Amino acid sequence: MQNTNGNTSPVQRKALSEEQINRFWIDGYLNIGKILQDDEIELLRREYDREFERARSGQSGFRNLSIDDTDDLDAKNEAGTQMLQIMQMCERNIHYRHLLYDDRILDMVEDLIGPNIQLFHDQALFKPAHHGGPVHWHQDNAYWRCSPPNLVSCWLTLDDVDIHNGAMQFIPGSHFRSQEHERAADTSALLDMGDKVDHSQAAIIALPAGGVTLHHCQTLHYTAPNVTDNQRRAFAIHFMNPGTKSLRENVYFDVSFERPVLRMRV
Ligand SMILES: O=C(O)CCC(=O)C(=O)O
Repeated sequence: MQNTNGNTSPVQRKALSEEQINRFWIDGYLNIGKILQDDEIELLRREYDREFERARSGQSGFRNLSIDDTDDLDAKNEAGTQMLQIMQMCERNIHYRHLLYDDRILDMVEDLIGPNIQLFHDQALFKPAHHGGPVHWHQDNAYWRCSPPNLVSCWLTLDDVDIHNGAMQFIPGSHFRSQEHERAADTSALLDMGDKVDHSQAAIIALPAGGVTLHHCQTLHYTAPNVTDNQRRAFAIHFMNPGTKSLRENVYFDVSFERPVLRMRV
C-alpha cells in the first residue's frame, strides 16, 4: 500500500508512538512535555533576551501584536499591553537556526508529515510579566492561507507555563475544517474567532520550561494575557512539505535561506 509520501516502503516511526500519532490526527494537537535539557534552556533564554533587547532598542525589527501595526518604536515599547513577536529568529541567531535542525523535533514532525520537511517560518512570541497580551482564538492557516493545509507547528516554551501566563489552549478536533476569521477588535495585527469558539472545550496545556506542544495548522488555539510576575518566552517553528503553495500570492514556496529544507529523503 502507498503511504502519504507516495512511496511503498513501510512507514518507520521515529519518535512518536502510534497512539500519539492517532491522537494528533484526532485532536489536532499533542502535548509532548519537556524535551530540552536545562543547559540548553539557559542558552536559548540568554540568546532570546539578547535578541529582544536588540529589537526593543531599535537595532532590529519586532512587532507588538497587541497594538495596530506600526514602526513607531516608542509606541511598541510603551504600550500597556505587549504581545511581542520577532519573526525568523533563525535569520538573526545561530542557536535558533540550529534548533530548526534538532532531530528530537524533526523526528516528531517526520512522524506526522513525512520525511520531506521545509521551514515555513519561525517566530519568538514574548509575553512580558504583568502586561503580556493575548493571542486571540485562531487557526494558523487563516493567516497563512497555505495549500495543502497540512503544516505542523512545534511550540516550545522557555519558561514554565500555565493558564495564568499564556499556556497554549486548543480546541480538540477543530482542525477538520477551516473557519472564517475576523480582525480582532483591539488590534489589527491579530485575527479573532472570539465568540464563535466554545471556550469550555479548550484543553489548557501547562508545561515546564523546555516543554513542547505540536499542533496542526487548522487547530483553533489561544493564549491568555500574562498578568503574573513571570515572563513567558516561547518560540514556534512552523513546518511544511516542499511543494506547499501560498494561496495568498498564488506561488509555491521556494527553497531559500529564509525557507530551508530541513530534512529530505534522498
Ligand atoms: O505563543 C503564543 O502566545 C501563541 C502562539 C501561536 O499562536 C502559534 O504558535 O501558532
